Amino acid sequence: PRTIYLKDYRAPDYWIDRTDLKVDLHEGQSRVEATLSLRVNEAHWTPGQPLPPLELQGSELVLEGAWVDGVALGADEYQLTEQGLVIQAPSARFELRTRCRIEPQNNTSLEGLYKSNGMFCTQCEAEGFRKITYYLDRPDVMSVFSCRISADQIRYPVLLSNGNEIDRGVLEEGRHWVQWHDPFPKPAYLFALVAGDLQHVSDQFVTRSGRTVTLQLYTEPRNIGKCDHAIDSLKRAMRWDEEVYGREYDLDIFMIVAVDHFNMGAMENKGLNIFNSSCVLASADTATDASFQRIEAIVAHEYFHNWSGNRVTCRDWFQLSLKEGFTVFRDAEFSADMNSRAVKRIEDVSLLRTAQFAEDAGPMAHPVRPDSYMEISNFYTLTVYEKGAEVVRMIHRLLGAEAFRRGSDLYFERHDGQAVTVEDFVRAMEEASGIDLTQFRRWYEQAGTPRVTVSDSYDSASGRYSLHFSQSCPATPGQVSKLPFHIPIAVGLLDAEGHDLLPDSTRLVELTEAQQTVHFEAISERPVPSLLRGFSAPVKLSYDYSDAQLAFLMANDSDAFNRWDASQQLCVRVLQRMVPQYLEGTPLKVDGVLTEAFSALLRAPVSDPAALETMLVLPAEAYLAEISEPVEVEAIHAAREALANHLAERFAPEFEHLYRDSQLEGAYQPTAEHMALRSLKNAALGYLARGSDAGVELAHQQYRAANNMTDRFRALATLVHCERGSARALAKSCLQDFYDNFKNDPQVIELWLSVQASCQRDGALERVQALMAHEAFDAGNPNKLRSLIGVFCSQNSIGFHSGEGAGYRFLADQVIELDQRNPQIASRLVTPLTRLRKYPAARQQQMREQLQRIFTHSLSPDLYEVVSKSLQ
Ligand code: BAL
Ligand code: ZN
Repeated sequence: PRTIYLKDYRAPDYWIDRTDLKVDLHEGQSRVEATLSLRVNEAHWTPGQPLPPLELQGSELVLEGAWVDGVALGADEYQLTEQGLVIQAPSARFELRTRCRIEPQNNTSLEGLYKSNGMFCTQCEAEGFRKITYYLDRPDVMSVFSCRISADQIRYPVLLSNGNEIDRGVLEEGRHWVQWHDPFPKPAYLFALVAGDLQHVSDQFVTRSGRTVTLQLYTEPRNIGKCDHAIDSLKRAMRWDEEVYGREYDLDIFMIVAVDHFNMGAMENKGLNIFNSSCVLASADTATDASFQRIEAIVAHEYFHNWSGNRVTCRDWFQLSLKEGFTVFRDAEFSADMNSRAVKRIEDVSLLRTAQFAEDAGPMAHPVRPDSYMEISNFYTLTVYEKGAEVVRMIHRLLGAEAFRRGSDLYFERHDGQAVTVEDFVRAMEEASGIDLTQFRRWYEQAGTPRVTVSDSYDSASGRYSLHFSQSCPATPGQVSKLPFHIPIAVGLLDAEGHDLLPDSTRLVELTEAQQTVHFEAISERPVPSLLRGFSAPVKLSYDYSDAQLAFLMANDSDAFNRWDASQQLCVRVLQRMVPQYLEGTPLKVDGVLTEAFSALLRAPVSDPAALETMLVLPAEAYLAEISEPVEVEAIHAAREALANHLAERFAPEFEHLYRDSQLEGAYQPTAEHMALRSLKNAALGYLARGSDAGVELAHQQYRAANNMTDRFRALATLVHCERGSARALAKSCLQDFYDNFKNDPQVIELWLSVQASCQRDGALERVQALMAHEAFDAGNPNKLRSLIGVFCSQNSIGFHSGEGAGYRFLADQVIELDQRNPQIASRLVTPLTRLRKYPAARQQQMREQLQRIFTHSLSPDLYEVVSKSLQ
C-alpha cells in the first residue's frame, strides 16, 4: 500500500455541485445510477489550457455505462484503473452519469452498502462511498445530494436517506420508491441509505427558535421497546447544544436507525444517524447502567456532529480530530452535566491512561493530527478521539469558558458549509480570545505522552513555596526529538489540616519551558501540593510523594479527581512493591498505610456513592501493564488479587454495611443517583464474594432476585470471576440460566460472551475456543468478535499470555482469517500483539513470530500497515 502525506494535500481538480443517485435494490445485483454536476476547480485551470482529467474513486463496482452530457462514452473514452474511473472532461462544467452494479449482500467488509439481518444499510466514513459509486470520495468535495431508492415493497417497506422525503410512489412487480433530498451540501462520507422492514418510535423537539423537529428511531420490530432512552437522550442533547453552544438543529427531521452489524459505534450521517444496536437500544431488563450511560453519550456525540463535523467538516482525513476531538470534548461535557462530573472525568482519564498512553508508546503512535497514513481507517484511534478531546479541553482551560464559547461561535460562523483544518479551529480560538496558541499547536503535531517531573522547595522565612518543573517527551516513530509543550497544570496547595491555601483554591500554571520554576508567595507553612487537578493535561506527572502524603490527599483534597488519583497512586505503589515479592517467591505483603487509608475511606459517612465506588475499584491490570516495563503478567495479576483479597477480608463488615445501605426499592431507574448506588452496592458485592462463601451466596441471591440487568449481570460477573470453590457450580448454572433467558437478544449475549472471555481462571483459551463453536457466536458480526476475541486478548491478560504463546497463535489465526472478510476489524483486533515490546524477551519473541506469520499472508492495507509498523 501507498503512504499518503499531509504535506501532499492538494485541493480537487473538480467540484461536484449536485449528486443525484438512483439506487435500485435487489437480492442479487443492485444498481446505482449517479448523475454528477461537475465544475472544474478554477484555481487549478486557466481558460484556454487543457482541462485536467477527472479521476473518480471506485472500488468493487461493475460499470455498466457512462454518459457525459447525455452522450454515452465509448470504451476508448474512459479508463478503469485500480483506483477508479478516469475520463477527459469535455468542458469546465458538465454532467457525468454512471451506472454500476454492486452486490451488497456479499459485502462482508461492512463499508459502503451492505446487508445486516436482511436490511440494507450503509457506512461511508471514511472511504466507503467509493464502494457505492464512482465519486470524488474526499471530504473537501461537498455536494447537494438527492437519492431515489427503489425496492421490494414487502421486504423493504421503509426506505430512508439523508434530508427530507420529498416524494414516493409504487412501481410494477410489488416494488416502490421514495425520493429524498438533503439541502445541506455534504461530503460523500455523510451519505446514508437504509431499506428494511423496520418499525419506529416518533417524538418531537421544539427548537429554541420555535421550529418543530420530528425525531424517529427505527429498529427491527423485536426491539421497538428499547428506544425510549435514546430518544430521551437525544432531546437532552439537542437542548444542551442550544444552551451551551448556541447550536440549533437545521432539518425538519432527525432519524436514527439501529443495525446489528456495524464496524463502529455509530455514524453521524446528515439527518440519518446509523447506530450499532449496542450503542442505542436499551431497556431495564436487557441493558446495564454502563450501557445506558454509553448510549446517552453516543447519541449526544453523533447529534453534536451535526455542527462539529457536518455543517463544518474536515478538509482532509489528517484533520479527523478537528471533528472527533472537539465532538468528544462536547459529549464529555454533556455527560458531566447530566451525571457526576467527577466520575465522568475519572472514567475518561482511566481510559486515556490505560489505552491511549499505550497507543502513544506503541508502534502506531501518531500525533493528534497525523502527518501520514497508509489506511485512514487505522486512524480512528484513541489518540485522535480521546487525546484530541484533551487538547480541546486544554484550550478551554487556557481560554476560560466565555472566551472558548466566543471562539466556537466564530469557528462555526466563519466556516459554516466549509471543509476546514485544525489550524482554522485554533485560529478562531486565538482570535476570539487574544491568546497566543503558537506553542500550544505542538499538541497537534508531536506524538507521545509528555513526562512532567516536579520537585519543590519552601523557604519558611520568606513564605515562598516553589515548584520546579521539568518536561520531556519520549521518541515516537518518525519523531526522535520533541520541543517543549505548552502544558496547563492546575495546582492546589494544602495545609496540614487539608485546607486549600491558595486564593480561589487552584492556580493554573502554564508550563512552556523544558525547565521552569513557579513561586507561590505568602504561604504560611510547607504545603502538600495537589498537582494536575482535574487532570488538566494529558501527561505523566511525577512528584515524590510519601505514602502518607498520598493518603492525606486521598482523604482531604478538595479536587475530587485528585482524591481518586491519590488513592490510585497509593494502590499502584503498594502493588508495584508486591510484584518483586512475587517474582522472588516471597509472600506478598500489603503495606499498612493503604489499609489505614481504606479504613478511613470506608468508615467515613458516604457523601458521594459514585465517587466512593471509583476509589474501591483497584487499578486495572491493563493500566498496571501500561506503567510497567517489562510487563510481568502473572506478578501483576497475583499482586492485584492479593490486594483485593486482603481488603475483602479486612473490611468484610464495612462492605456488608455498604451493600445493605445501597439497596434500592421499586422499579429500575437509570438516573445518576440510582446508578451511583447500584455501582457502590455491586463493588461491595465483589469484595464480599471474594471474602466468604456467604458473599458468594449473596451474589447468587442477587442474580436470582434482580429486577434489572445491571444487578443481574454484576452478580453473574462476580460469580464467574470469583476464585472461591463455592462459586464454580453457581457460576455455571447462572451462565446457563442467563443464556436460556436471553439467547434471542444479541446485546445481552454480547455481555454473556464478554464475561466468559474475561474470566482469568485456568483454561481461558479453551473456553473461548469452545464459545466460538457455540450457536451464540457469529464471526460475521463485529460485536460478537469484539465481545469474545477482543475481550479475551485485551482484558484477559493471564489467558492471553499463558500457554507458551498459544494465545498469540490463536489471535494470529483469527486475524488472518478475518482480514479476508473485514479488514477494519482484523486490524483492530491485532492490537494486543502490537504491544510486544512491553514484554520480557521470550514473550516478545513469541509475539513477533506471530506477527511475522501474519505478514507472510496477502494482507489488506489496513492490516498491512499495523503489522508492518509493529515489526519495524
Ligand atoms: N465519525 C465516525 C463515528 C463517530 O466518531 O461519531
Ligand atoms: Zn465522532
